Order: sequence, then structure tokens, then C-alpha cells
Amino acid sequence: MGAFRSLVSIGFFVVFVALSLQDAQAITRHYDFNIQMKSVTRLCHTKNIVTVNGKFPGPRIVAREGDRLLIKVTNHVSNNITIHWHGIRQLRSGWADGPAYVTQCPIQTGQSYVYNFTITGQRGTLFWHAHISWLRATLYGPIIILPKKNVPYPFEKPYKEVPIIFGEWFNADTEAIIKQALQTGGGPNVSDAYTINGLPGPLYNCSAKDTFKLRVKPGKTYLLRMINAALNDELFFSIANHSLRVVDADAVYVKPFETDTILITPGQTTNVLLKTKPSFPGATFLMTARPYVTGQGTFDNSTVAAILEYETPFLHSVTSMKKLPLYKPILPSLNDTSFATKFSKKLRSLATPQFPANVPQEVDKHFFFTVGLGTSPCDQNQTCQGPNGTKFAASISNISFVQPTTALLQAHFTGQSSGVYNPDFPYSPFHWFNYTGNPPNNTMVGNGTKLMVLPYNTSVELIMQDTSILGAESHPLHLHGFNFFVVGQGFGNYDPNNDPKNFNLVDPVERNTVGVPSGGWVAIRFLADNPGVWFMHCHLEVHTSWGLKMAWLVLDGKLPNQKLLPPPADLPKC
Ligand SMILES: *[C@@H]1O[C@H](CO)[C@@H](O)[C@H](O)[C@H]1NC(C)=O
Ligand SMILES: *[C@@H]1O[C@H](CO)[C@@H](O)[C@H](O)[C@H]1NC(C)=O
Ligand SMILES: *[C@@H]1O[C@H](CO)[C@@H](O)[C@H](O)[C@H]1NC(C)=O
Ligand SMILES: *[C@@H]1O[C@H](CO)[C@@H](O)[C@H](O)[C@H]1NC(C)=O
Ligand SMILES: *[C@@H]1O[C@H](CO)[C@@H](O)[C@H](O)[C@H]1NC(C)=O
Ligand SMILES: *[C@@H]1O[C@H](CO)[C@@H](O)[C@H](O)[C@H]1NC(C)=O
Ligand SMILES: *[C@@H]1O[C@H](CO)[C@@H](O)[C@H](O)[C@H]1NC(C)=O
Ligand SMILES: *[C@@H]1O[C@H](CO)[C@@H](O)[C@H](O)[C@H]1NC(C)=O
Ligand SMILES: *[C@@H]1O[C@H](CO)[C@@H](O)[C@H](O)[C@H]1NC(C)=O
Ligand SMILES: *[C@@H]1O[C@H](CO)[C@@H](O)[C@H](O)[C@H]1NC(C)=O
Ligand SMILES: *[C@@H]1O[C@H](CO)[C@@H](O)[C@H](O)[C@H]1NC(C)=O
Ligand SMILES: *[C@@H]1O[C@H](CO)[C@@H](O)[C@H](O)[C@H]1NC(C)=O
Ligand SMILES: [Cu+2]
Repeated sequence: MGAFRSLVSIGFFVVFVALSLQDAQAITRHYDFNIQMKSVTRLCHTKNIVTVNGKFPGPRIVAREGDRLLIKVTNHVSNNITIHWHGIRQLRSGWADGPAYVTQCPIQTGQSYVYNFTITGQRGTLFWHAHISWLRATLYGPIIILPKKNVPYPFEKPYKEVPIIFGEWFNADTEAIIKQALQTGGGPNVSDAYTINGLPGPLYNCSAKDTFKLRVKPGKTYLLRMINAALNDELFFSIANHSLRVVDADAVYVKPFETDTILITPGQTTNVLLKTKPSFPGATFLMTARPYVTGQGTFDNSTVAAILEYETPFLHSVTSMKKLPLYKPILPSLNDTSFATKFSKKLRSLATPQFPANVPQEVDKHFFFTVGLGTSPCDQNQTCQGPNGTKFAASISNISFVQPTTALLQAHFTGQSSGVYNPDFPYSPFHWFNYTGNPPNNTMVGNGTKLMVLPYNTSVELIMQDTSILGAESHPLHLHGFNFFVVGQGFGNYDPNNDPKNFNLVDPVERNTVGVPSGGWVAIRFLADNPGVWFMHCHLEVHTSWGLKMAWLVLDGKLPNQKLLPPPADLPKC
């Protein structure tokens, strides 16, 4: 051995020790999530909301890459509950993913369930939220994944890190809102305000005291961990007189770029660096967010504001504080699709040896799904408030997903899928039409509980094509269990002969939620290396409720470490 001793082998040894030390550092972190009611006042309306541990927004989960999380969720409210760890890959641990009736039955009143999973190969910001009905309106909070110990960020070390979580506040009960909408067939009532860290801010009535304030020191770098937990709205966000440096999207590093405004869809997370000005400029800066909307229905067009405030080295009197100028950012117009397109094209994977973009270069299976709205028939003797007296519906490839009454993953694992789901989701829609031209006369959707089955390690390319039925609209599609690479996008109908030539197979952004452009298409690729049942759905909750969802069933591989683990003993039953 001595003869072989060299600098190289010493180097190897050091790397090996460092790696094993890092692994040894991975720990198990325990959290208790008690689901309980809490009385909360916003916009001068007091209501009882469902919370975790009485907190709104909910508690932060902070972990390092490689850690195991054990989160005990105990349900003390009358609603059924499940929690989803949005963006966590859940390698072989699909039982902990959380969507109701997909990977688990709900945690019923008085019951508890321990979500048990490891964070593998991810670092950045994600979030957790309820994944049943519209309960995520108030049940959400950040997941902060730090790199392994002694592994630096691939960007300047921030002085401080601050979660910025967007939400939607409804004065009315959101469960009543979606129940009413599904009964009448009309569009659900819209929110009364947007919130930043649970607070609507000074532009709303009765809310000046409910304003999030970010106090900063001059000349420092802050990492803002931004999360869009709103139910139904994509958002533009900007800070007056400051630019933002985007460094991470959906817990994957990106090539940094500067922008005045970011666009963030429900389900997306974005880390940005904010450099504060070198000296106290004697001003207060607003940070605001308002929606990007492409659909035709009514929506909440209001603006949420928070305040960026420079710490002062000495105390100003109250009167001098009042004289300070207040700057407001200018956001893109509510329908600025051109901004949305430019912004999404700036997002590129870091694609370095340390953080490679492992884009599948070869494709085993090609899929083409349409996403969009439609109608379903009104019950006899009822008058419906959807288009032309029908009910609003939504679908993938004209199949509006019917939620089963038992969990799909359980049905698959126990071999009792008959009567629960059909493994026959189509590769492409049954009928071609000019998807972005004049809509067909018949807008009625079909329905079913259909899954697309994939052998382990299938390399997948999926084109998602928006339709113009009841109006073209941007849909933020979220895939559970995987990150995917966004290899192409465009407007109009996808052209299978010419569009692939322009795909980016080098450094496309890797994420878990992507906006299908309004009146356009997006192409994604992923490797199906995670056995289980994985939900895919629009992250606009209203569209999910209307059926814009489906699931993939990824089969076990041959090797022992390619199989779904058995279900935990406390997995809730239906
Ligand atoms: C969590 O899951 C791992 C992997 O299946 C298992 O070894 C461990 O016992 C589980 N922990 C608890 C507390 O259930
Ligand atoms: C929705 O809005 C309508 C019109 O303002 C109102 O009559 C109805 O009660 C609202 N529904 C709920 C569930 O709050
Ligand atoms: C705010 O309050 C004023 C006065 O009560 C009222 O006229 C106005 O409509 C309210 N605005 C909103 C957005 O609720
Ligand atoms: C902020 O931006 C506005 C508009 O561009 C400009 O007039 C003002 O001087 C700026 N203020 C500071 C403190 O940078
Ligand atoms: C929001 O919508 C209301 C009602 O349609 C309209 O009166 C108002 O001008 C809109 N506000 C903005 C900022 O577009
Ligand atoms: C965007 O909205 C403005 C009015 O708010 C309208 O004039 C314009 O035509 C709209 N643009 C698109 C692309 O819909
Ligand atoms: C519809 O209403 C008629 C008259 O009220 C009644 O006879 C019939 O049973 C109803 N049909 C359904 C499906 O409810
Ligand atoms: C509504 O129904 C009428 C008559 O059935 C039809 O002519 C019209 O095209 C329909 N409109 C929509 C938006 O479906
Ligand atoms: C689809 O419809 C659009 C808009 O009407 C039209 O420009 C386009 O040529 C049509 N495409 C096909 C393939 O028919
Ligand atoms: C749709 O209906 C219109 C008028 O009823 C008719 O002229 C047209 O041919 C129909 N289009 C299709 C594709 O069936
Ligand atoms: C599915 O479609 C059939 C046929 O249109 C309809 O009878 C049934 O009510 C639908 N089921 C659901 C759950 O929407
Ligand atoms: C809760 O879930 C169980 C199991 O699916 C179901 O039987 C029950 O009706 C649900 N309860 C409520 C209040 O939704
Ligand atoms: Cu949608």
C-alpha cells in the first residue's frame, strides 16, 4: 500500500472522509403538527381557521439535505386532513407524499399519522400544505432545506435569510366557497386579499397594522425564500428601487440573473438575493404582488404590499419618519404574457459538475396531453351557473379526473385496483382539434380515474398543450415525486416535426411546477426512477377541483433498492 501512497490517494482519502462525515451529519428531525382551529382577524373580519399549532402561516420546517424528517400530524379539527410536502422527491416513500385519496386516506378527527421521509439531493426552498379540498387556504408553511454542513451556496453567502410566503385571504369560509361552486357549477367566489407572510398590508382597508415589515441593514445581501401558496393566482412581485437576483427555483440552483420583477405561480418557489443600498437612503420601499391572469372569469385584482425598511443608526422622531418618501414598484399589467414568457425563458439550470443538469437525452415514451377547461352536464331539475347553464369542468386530454374513495397507492400496493382505477390513461387525446383555434362546439368533458403506467426508469417526454375551450389560460402544472426539465415551450399548437429542434437539452430549468403558456404548450422530460403513484395537477385549486388532474403509476424496478417500501403501520384507512 505504501508504494501507492501519493498526493492523489491522499486527496481521495480526504474526499472520502469528508463525504462520510457529511453523511454522518445527516440527522433525524422531529416535528409535531397539531391541526387545530384558531381565531384570526384580517380586513376587520374575524374567523376561525384551520391551522398547524395555532400558527398562520404555519411553522417552518428547517432541515439539511440528507436529513430524515418525522412529522407527527394529529388532527384535532372536524375536517379530514392530509399534508403534502410540496416538491420533496419522496424517493420510495410515496406513503408520505400526502395528496388525499392518491397516496393516503385522510387523517380523520382524533387520528394521527407520522410522515416519514428523507430529503435526498435537494436544497433550497419548498413548502408544505394541506392536500385535501381547499384547506391549503390556511394550512401552509415553508420548508427550508440548507445544504449539507460545510457545503457553501454557489453564490454569495447571505447576511440573513427571510421566507416570503404569498397567500390568499378569504373573508368567507373557503370550504363553503368550493362546496357552493361545485353545486351550482359556477366559478367560485374570489379572495378578498393577497397576503405576504399572512398579512395583507397597507393597501387594503383596515390592514395597516397587518403589514409585513422587512427591516434591513444597508450594504448587506439578503436571501428571500419566496413561496406562492395562493390558491388560485399566479403573482408578479417587485420591490421598489431594488433589483433581485434569482438563484434557485423549486429547490434547484439556477444560473443567476437580475430582474426587477419575478413571476411565481402557485406551487412554485424562488430564491432571490436582495442587495441593500450602501447607505440609509432615508426612504421606505414597498414590495408588492398582484396577479398575472389570462383566464376569462372574475378574479381578485387587488395588490398586497409589505415594507422594506432600512434600520437607522439613530432614532428619528415620529414626525420626521412620517416625512420620509415612500416608493412603490411598478408591476407588469395583469395580463402581461410577454413578461411571463421572457421571465420563464431566463430560467436555466446551473449545470455545473457539482450541480449537473441530468436531462434525459433519449426518450423511451412520448406523451401529448391537453390541459384546459370544459363543461359537464347540469343535474336534472337543477339550474346551473356555468357556461350556458352547464357546470364548469376541467380536464387533462378531455378526461376529468374522478377522485376515488380509497387511496390509489394502497389499491396498487395491495393488488386491489379493480373498481378503484383503470391503468389506461391515453398517450394523447382521443380526438384531435385545433387546440388553440376556434374551440369545438361540444365542450363536454369525459371523466374517469385513469392512471398512466410506467415501467421503472422510463425516460419520459411530455408535451402539455393548453386548449382554448372557454378561453386559453396559463395552467401551473405540478408533478409529485419528480423534478422535470422544461426543455421547450411555445405558442399555438405544438408541432412535433419542427419544435423539438429547438429543445434545450443542455441547461433547461429543473423544477416541479411549470406554467403551461396561455394558448401554448410546454415540453418536459423526466426519468421515472421513483416507484409509486404520483399525482399531476394544475396548482390553481379551482381547476384541480374541476378535474384538471391525473396520476402516473411508476412500477417497481428489479433491484431491492428500486422498490416502493411497505406502508407504515399508522397509515390512515378509508
Ligand atoms: C422511517 O422510515 C424508515 C425507512 O423505511 C424506517 O427504517 C424507520 O423505521 C421509519 N421510522 C419511523 C419512526 O417509523
Ligand atoms: C359567494 O358570493 C355570493 C355573491 O356575493 C354570495 O351570495 C354567496 O353567499 C357567497 N358564497 C359563500 C360560500 O360565501
Ligand atoms: C374600504 O372602505 C371604504 C370606506 O368604508 C369603502 O368605501 C371601500 O369600498 C372599501 N374598500 C375595499 C376594497 O373594501
Ligand atoms: C426610487 O425610484 C424612483 C423612480 O425611479 C426615483 O425617482 C427615486 O429617486 C428612487 N429613490 C431611491 C431612494 O433610490
Ligand atoms: C379591479 O376590478 C374592479 C372590478 O372589476 C375594477 O373596478 C378595478 O378597476 C380593477 N382594478 C385594477 C387595479 O385593475
Ligand atoms: C390586457 O388588458 C388591457 C386592459 O387592461 C387590454 O387593453 C389589453 O388588450 C389586454 N391584453 C391582452 C393581450 O389581452
Ligand atoms: C324533477 O322534478 C320533477 C317534478 O318536480 C319530479 O317529478 C322528478 O322526479 C324530478 N327528477 C329528478 C331526477 O329529481
Ligand atoms: C350555448 O348553447 C347554444 C344553444 O345550444 C349554442 O348555440 C351556443 O354556442 C352555446 N354557447 C357556448 C358558449 O357553449
Ligand atoms: C388553428 O387556428 C388558428 C386560429 O384560428 C389558425 O391560425 C391556425 O391556422 C389553425 N391551425 C390549424 C392547424 O388548423
Ligand atoms: C359548430 O356549430 C356551428 C353552428 O351551429 C356550425 O356551423 C359548425 O359547423 C359547427 N362546428 C363543428 C366543428 O361542428
Ligand atoms: C362521469 O360522466 C358520466 C357520463 O357523462 C356522468 O353520468 C357521471 O355523472 C360523471 N361522473 C362524475 C363523477 O362526474
Ligand atoms: C373523512 O374521510 C373518510 C374516509 O375517506 C370518509 O369516510 C368521511 O366521510 C370523511 N369525512 C368528512 C367529514 O369528510
Ligand atoms: Cu389550471
